[in-house]
Amino acid sequence: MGFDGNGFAWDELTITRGIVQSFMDDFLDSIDLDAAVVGAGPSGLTAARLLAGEGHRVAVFERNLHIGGGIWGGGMLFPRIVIEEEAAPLMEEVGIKLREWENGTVIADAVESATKMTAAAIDAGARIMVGIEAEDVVVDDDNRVRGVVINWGAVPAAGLHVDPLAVHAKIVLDGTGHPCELSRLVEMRVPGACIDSDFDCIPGEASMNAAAGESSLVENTREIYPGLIVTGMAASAVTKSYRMGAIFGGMLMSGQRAAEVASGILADMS
Ligand code: 48H
Repeated sequence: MGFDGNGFAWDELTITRGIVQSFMDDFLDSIDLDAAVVGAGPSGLTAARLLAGEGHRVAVFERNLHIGGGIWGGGMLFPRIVIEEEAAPLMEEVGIKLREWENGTVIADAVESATKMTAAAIDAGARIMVGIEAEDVVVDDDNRVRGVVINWGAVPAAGLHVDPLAVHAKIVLDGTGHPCELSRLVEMRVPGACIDSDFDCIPGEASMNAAAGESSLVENTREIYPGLIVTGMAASAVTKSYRMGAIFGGMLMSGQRAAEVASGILADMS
């Protein structure tokens, strides 16, 4: 019990039990989900917030210990992001302060954006699991994506061979950014599964053309394989769309679109 004479009723085991038990309770509550979002960047966080706000059971799996993806770095480490006015409501509704800027844009602080988007997703009911990466997907007999295969993010970093665990989800969102990791995995592992006849293999993103990249992003946000929706930069990478640099409105609107697509699929399944 505590240290002699300090009057505390707790000891080290209170801390150990509290951490392990509370994490396990939450983890076990997150193994059979409506939506699994992979990647806690701006698109994934926005999609998770909106889906959780509709009452869906949502978890975000993020391999890093930090959330926010590319938001933190702003543009070339200057911690500011530019947003189109069209996307400003998605920032304002989570309390992010915006500064008027030129040509129909506004500016936000990167730290405020990452933290408030995350806090709002959590407050809406999404569970954000950091330090966990998706290394594969679960597929059913019809090759529909039915979940994600997860491991600690530290495992590959340490070069360890540790078999993963699996989580079921009615719908999975690939919010992994530029590498579009889940889409590439499905492409590699489930030949012929691609819904979209426009392309046979994932081409990766195109060079920078900010306006063109932003304007195509919402349209490119879609269910690319049965059960897998691409959002954010992953949606650009699977369609060879242009990159856009540190303008983030498209990421938020893509997250919103991904939530709408997911919501429709979940409604059809219920
Ligand atoms: C768990 C994973 C895995 C995995 C990756 O890159 P992000 O910020 O993603 P988006 O698409 O929401 O936002 C893109 C934006 O940040 C950006 O890069 C822009 C606008 N670029 C334009 C340009 O021209 O460069 O976040 C993705 C997150 C990261 O936190 C990764 O760590 C995480 O996904 N992640 N988490 N399992 N397999 N792969």
